[in-house]
Amino acid sequence: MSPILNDTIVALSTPSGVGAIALVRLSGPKAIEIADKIFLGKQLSKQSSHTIHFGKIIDGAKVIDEVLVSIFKNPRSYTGQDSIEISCHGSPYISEQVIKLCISTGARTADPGEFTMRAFLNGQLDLSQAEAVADLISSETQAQHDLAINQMRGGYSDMIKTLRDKLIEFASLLELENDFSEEDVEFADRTALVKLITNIKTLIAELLQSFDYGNAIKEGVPVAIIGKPNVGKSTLLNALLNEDRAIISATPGTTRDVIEDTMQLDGILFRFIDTAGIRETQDEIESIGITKTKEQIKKAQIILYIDEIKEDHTEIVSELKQHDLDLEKTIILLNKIDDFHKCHSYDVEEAVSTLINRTPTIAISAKSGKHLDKLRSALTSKVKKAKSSSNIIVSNLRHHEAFQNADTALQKVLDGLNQNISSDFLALDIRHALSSLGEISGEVSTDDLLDSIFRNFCIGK
Ligand SMILES: Nc1nc2c(ncn2[C@@H]2O[C@H](COP(=O)(O)OP(=O)(O)OP(=O)(O)O)[C@@H](O)[C@H]2O)c(=O)[nH]1
Ligand SMILES: [Mg+2]
Repeated sequence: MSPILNDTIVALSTPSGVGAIALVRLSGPKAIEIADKIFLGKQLSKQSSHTIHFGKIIDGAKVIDEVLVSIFKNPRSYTGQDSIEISCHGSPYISEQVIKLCISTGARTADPGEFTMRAFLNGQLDLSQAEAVADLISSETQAQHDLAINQMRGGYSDMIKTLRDKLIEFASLLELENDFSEEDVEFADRTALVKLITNIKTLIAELLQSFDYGNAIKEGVPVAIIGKPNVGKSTLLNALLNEDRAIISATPGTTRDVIEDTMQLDGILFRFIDTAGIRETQDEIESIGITKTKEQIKKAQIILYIDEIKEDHTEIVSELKQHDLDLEKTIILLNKIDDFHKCHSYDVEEAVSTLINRTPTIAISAKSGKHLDKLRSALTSKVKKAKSSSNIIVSNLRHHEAFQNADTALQKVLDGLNQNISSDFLALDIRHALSSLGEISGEVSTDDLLDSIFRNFCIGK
């Protein structure tokens, strides 16, 4: 057993403050023994795993609370160790007393994430699953929850394990060749190796591609609202957020800084970003704003390009080109239909959409809210469409970097095979790829890495 698993830890696992119930959790070799010392009821050490017992927590002769105690014996517990959960009444005083009693009978307070770290060290979860536990706890939308729960239930863990096993086999064969270098033998089938690495690289490429989506779901899908000055960008931001977030005025060039806020639509978190209107200007502050707008366009997952509706939008093609907009990401909005009486807005919608490769085009009134429902469903369907193209999704930056490193190392192996380099160099690059893949699941980890991951957990998890 790892030395850091030897002692017994205790923490409050429910939020601090008053509640109906508070849960104090113990994990470690002495968890049951410690609970027995402070619990008046059945003798816990004689009870079976996965049973619950009513009784009192006592400090000498003094009764602290009437509680329920649950027993989980190793290895059938979250941490893989003997564990006890004490459900007491949700008074901060009571839980504090219970924890103090546990400490005075031999437990120590747990560090943030220490229960989950023990689960990882005991092989109950791999590292990517442990990270998903933190994501699950912090998930606020259905889409974030979906990502986290998939990852926690295995995600790409099995796939990485299979790939690593295959690569390990090749690395060992190549290393063996090296031992017999005098005899000039080839144990590792080069053609099969090229095929394997090419397949793995294709898989990694798909996973890397899914990161844009995964990361957007986690942080909020960035939606940049752009267009010429005064077309109603800030009015739209306020309408989407249902609050007066940005200043609106009839003076062109009102918004100079980037203003953003999040809003949930249909289970997906969006990050709406209002920007300075793009035009030629001598005003120094406004041009800084315009530079920032251009940065936001690059970062956005979805771009809302707004214009004031008019009868003829022929010039929109050159405008979009000028901003170098990715039409796949763009939705065109023709605003101020409440002020437009010349012809039917849907005719203009249709004409504009035809002009630009059938890019979705919606005529709206940001001021009255007309057709914003259409815009909302266009936004959610764009995100859902991005999702359907990938089954497994990477949402964690650390995993993304590790996959990138693995890919670079595998490319070196392919290049090496092309150049017929010696088996020891090939094996070395395969080992690099293995170690990058191993970092994701935690088969390769350092104390610093574990610290940096578990530090972000809550205490008691
Ligand atoms: N009639 C009508 N007026 C609108 C609509 N949306 C915005 N406006 C008006 O258009 C003017 C400009 O609106 P803003 O939202 O400040 O425009 P903007 O694009 O953010 O402008 P800048 O920040 O200067 O680039 C204001 O007077 C708004 O009231 C709309 O749907 N209909
Ligand atoms: Mg504005």
